[in-house]
Amino acid sequence: LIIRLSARNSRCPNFPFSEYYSTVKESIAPDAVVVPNIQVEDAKNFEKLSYKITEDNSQGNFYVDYRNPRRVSVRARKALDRDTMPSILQGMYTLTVTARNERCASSVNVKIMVEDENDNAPVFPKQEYVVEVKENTLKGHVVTQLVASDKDELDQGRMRYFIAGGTPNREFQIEENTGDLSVEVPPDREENPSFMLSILAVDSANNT
Ligand SMILES: [Ca+2]
Ligand SMILES: [Ca+2]
Ligand SMILES: [Ca+2]
Repeated sequence: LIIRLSARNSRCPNFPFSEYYSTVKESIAPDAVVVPNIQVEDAKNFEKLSYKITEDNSQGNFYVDYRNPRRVSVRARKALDRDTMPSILQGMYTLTVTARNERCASSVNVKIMVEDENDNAPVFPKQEYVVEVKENTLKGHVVTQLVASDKDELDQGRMRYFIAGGTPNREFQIEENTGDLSVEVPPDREENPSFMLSILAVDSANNT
């Protein structure tokens, strides 16, 4: 009769939690810890576990650091960009981390919410707009609407507009919240055949 004693590692790793959740800023530094301590039950019996991200919708933005088997963490590979994430993800990456030994593997979900930071300035679709206005157009007539866009989700619909120059006598005014540019003083062609206005779009962090 030969009785073999089962080796420690012949057991299967088991995660006590089914899911980890973490919130990080999009400007996170490369190698920064996102989830500090992924735990396996009785980790001391699993010195030889290896870890891997087996499902990943982040295009490889993260990795598992298990150099210290007692302190397994998920880290960012590089700074993230909330503003180019597919909108269907709504800021959330979902990974599956799998721990494996010779015998078997087991997995845990890791959800990472990426917080938007105001790291983009508003831009107008064009550098220059040409608008014609008839002489003697009445005060209040809307000449055009200027709409800038901003890649930051937190700035959606929160742009403000200002005239930065080109109206020495305030001949035009712009509606701060809508970008509607309107006549303030009916123009006189003989006096001023054209105006060159510069318009500023400002986001909620005062980026222009
Ligand atoms: Ca960004
Ligand atoms: Ca952003
Ligand atoms: Ca912005």
